[in-house]
Amino acid sequence: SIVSPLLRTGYHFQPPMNWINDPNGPLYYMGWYHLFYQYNPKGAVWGNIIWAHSVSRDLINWIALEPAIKPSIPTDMYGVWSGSATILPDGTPAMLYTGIDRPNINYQIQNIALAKNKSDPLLREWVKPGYNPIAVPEPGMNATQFRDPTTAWYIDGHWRMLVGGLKDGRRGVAHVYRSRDFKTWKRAKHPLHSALTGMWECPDFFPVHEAGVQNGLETSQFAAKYVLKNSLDLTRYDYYTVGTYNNKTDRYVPDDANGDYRRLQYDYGNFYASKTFYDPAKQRRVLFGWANESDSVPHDKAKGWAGIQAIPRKIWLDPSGKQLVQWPVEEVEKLRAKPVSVANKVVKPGQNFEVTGLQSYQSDVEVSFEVSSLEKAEPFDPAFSNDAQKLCGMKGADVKGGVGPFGLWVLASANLAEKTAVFFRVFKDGYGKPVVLMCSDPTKSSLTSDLYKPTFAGFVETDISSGKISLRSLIDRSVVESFGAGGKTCILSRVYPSMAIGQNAHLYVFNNGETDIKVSHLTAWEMKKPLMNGA
Ligand code: DQQ
Repeated sequence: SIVSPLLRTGYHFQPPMNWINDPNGPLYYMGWYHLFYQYNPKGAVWGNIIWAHSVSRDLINWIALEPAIKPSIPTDMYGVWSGSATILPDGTPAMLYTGIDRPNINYQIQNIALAKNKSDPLLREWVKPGYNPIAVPEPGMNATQFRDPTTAWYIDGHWRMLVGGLKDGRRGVAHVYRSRDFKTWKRAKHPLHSALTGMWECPDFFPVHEAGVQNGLETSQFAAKYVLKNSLDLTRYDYYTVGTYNNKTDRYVPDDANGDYRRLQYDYGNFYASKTFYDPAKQRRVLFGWANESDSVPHDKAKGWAGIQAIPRKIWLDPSGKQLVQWPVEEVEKLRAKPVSVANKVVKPGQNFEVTGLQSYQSDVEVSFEVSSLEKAEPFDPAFSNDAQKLCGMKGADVKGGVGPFGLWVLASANLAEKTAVFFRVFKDGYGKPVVLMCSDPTKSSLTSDLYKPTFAGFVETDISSGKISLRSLIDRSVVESFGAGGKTCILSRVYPSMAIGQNAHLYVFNNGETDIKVSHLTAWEMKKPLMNGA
C-alpha cells in the first residue's frame, strides 16, 4: 500500500525529500538560527551521510542552504557523523564532529571544521584545518563506539568536550578531552561519567539555572546544577540526569544516586539523538530532537522521505529541581490560525465529544482538565514503578479505569475506527498518594497493517490533588507531539492513518474512567504552514 502524501508533516522540520536523522551543531549566529542535520542526499534510508544545513529567523520558518560538511579529508572520507557547535573566543563558529576514515568498518575519529567567513551570518562555507584529526581512538579503546563530540565549554584556561563511548562491552562513557587552544586535545584519565547502560551516543552536557528559573545558561557558564543526557543505542531513548559538576576533577555526579538506571527521558516517545544549544537572543536553552518514522521501510522509500525534527523546545529545571520541563518554543504560536474553544464541559464516564469548527489534522490543542474526585483511582502496583510503558501497554485507552483514561483522541476517523489516544490515568499508591500515568496509544491509529505501533508512556510528577492537569498536543498529519502537565512529561508519536487524513481527521475528548472529568478549558488552533526548506 502507498502512503498518502497528506501524511507528510506540515510544520515540523523536514527537507523536501530523503532521509534525515540527528540534529547537528545547532547555534544562533548574527540573527540567524542554524540547524545542521544528518542527511542522505540519495534516498529515504540511512546512508551517504552529510551535514545538511538550514537557517531560520524564528526556529519555525526554515530556508535550506547548500550542505555544510561532506566527506573530503582522509579522516572523514567514509562518513561525517554527528557533532556540535562551539563559538571560539575570536567569534568563529567551530564544529566538532565524528569522521569515519575507512571503508567497511566504522572506525571513528574526531574532527573539526571552522566557519570560513565569520562575517557571513549564514555560515555557508566550512573549512577543515590541517591539524585534523583532533582525537583518535587510543589502543584499548573501542574504536567503533567512539563518537558524537559535544559543544565545548571553557573554564579556568581549558576547553573541554565530551565524546560518547563504550567500555568493556556494556559501560556507556562520556570521555572528557581537554585543550588550551582548541587544536591539541588530550583525553582526561577519567570520564565525566559512566554507567552500565550500553553505548552512549550523542552526549549533551550543560549548566542549568536554579530550580524553576526558565532562562538558560551559556554552556561555559559554571553553575550549581548540570544536566547530562545520553542517547542509548540499545533502547533508542534519550535519558538524562540532573547533578553537580566538579570542574577541578571534571567529574559529574547525578543527584539521584540511582539516576542512571531510573531513566528519566526527555521524551517517552519517538525522539532521539537530541541536542541543546544556548540561544543568547532569548536567553533560553533550546532542544532539538530527531523523530524517526514508525512507518515501514518500503513505505519510506515510496514516500521518498523519512525523519523529521521535533518542534524545538525550550528546556529548564523544574521547581522540584529533580527533572526538566520542556515547552515548544513560543515562536510556534505564530502559526496559530482560527481558534476554537470549549469551556466548562463535563465528560461523564464512557462519554466523549467532538471538537468541531476546525481542521484538526494540522493543529495545536491545549486542554485543562479537572478531575472531580480521586476516590476511584485504581491501586498502583509498585512493580510498574519503572515501567510506565508496560503499564500503558496493558491499560491502553480502551481499558476502563477509575480515574481515567481521559484525554484526547486525535487524528480520528469519523467512525472512530482509527484514532490515536493521548491520555492520563490516575492510580493511588499504598500511602494513598496519586500516581499519574500519561500515555500515547497508537494501537488503533491506523487500519494499515505493516506499521510499527508502539505504545509510549511516562509518569507525570505533578500534584493532581487539586484535580487539575493540562495537556497540549501538536498534531501534524503523521505527528502527535504531546506535553503533559505544562511539559513535565513529553511524548512524540508518529502515526499513519488510512482514513483520518486531511479533512477526514477529527478531534475528540474522551473519558473511559468511572469518574467525571471536566474540560475547564480547551483551545484548538489550526496551524499554518511555515516556510519549510522550499518544500
Ligand atoms: N547517528 C549518527 C551517529 C550517532 C547516531 C550517524 C545517533 O554519529 O551516534 O548518523 O543516531
